[in-house]
Amino acid sequence: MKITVNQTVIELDCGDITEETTDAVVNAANSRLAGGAGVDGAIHRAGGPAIMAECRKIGGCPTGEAVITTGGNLKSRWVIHAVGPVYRGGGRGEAGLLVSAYQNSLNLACKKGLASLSFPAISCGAYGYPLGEAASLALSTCVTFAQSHPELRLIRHVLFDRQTYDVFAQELKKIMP
Ligand code: AR6
Repeated sequence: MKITVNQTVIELDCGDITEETTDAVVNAANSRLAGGAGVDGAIHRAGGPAIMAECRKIGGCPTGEAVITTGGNLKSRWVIHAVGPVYRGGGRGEAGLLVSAYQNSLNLACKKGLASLSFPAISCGAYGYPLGEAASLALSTCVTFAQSHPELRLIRHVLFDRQTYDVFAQELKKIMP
């Protein structure tokens, strides 16, 4: 499913983010940039040790922020490591932190002059963020960003399983401009 906002295509797809060919893939990292399971493990496995070598040099990334490294052996040239919040009931600023993680990733992509990037469902696995709310925040943040950043041509949301894809599709229909 896809929509066009101003000059940017926002697209949903079901699949493995390590197979993306966009300029950058976003990693759902932890604040130590230490690697882990889920999409983080998959990106480091597929991209090889060059990514971790740069993560070690950077040292860490606060929750809600993002940093950029090489894409190593991935088809994408860059990995943007975004740190989403651990969901602890919703009363600890989780929504704002999740929005920031998306915004900072998008800003970093534009600062680097990239035209396309692919997001996973940040915080929706190990970090336990409720899917519907996370999808709504992710998509509305991208739609708002696209309205003022026509240079970013393609934003993909690559959802690993059908259920996640369906929830994102449902939320995208709701906020369609
Ligand atoms: N491609 C796309 N999406 C994927 C892939 C993949 N290859 N693998 C998993 N997902 P998670 P989080 C989906 O747990 O919740 C790590 O250990 C997954 O189904 O990867 O932000 C880090 O080191 C889910 O929908 O990230 C952190 O410590 C989504 O990606 C912590 O987990 C996010 O799930 C971050 O937790």
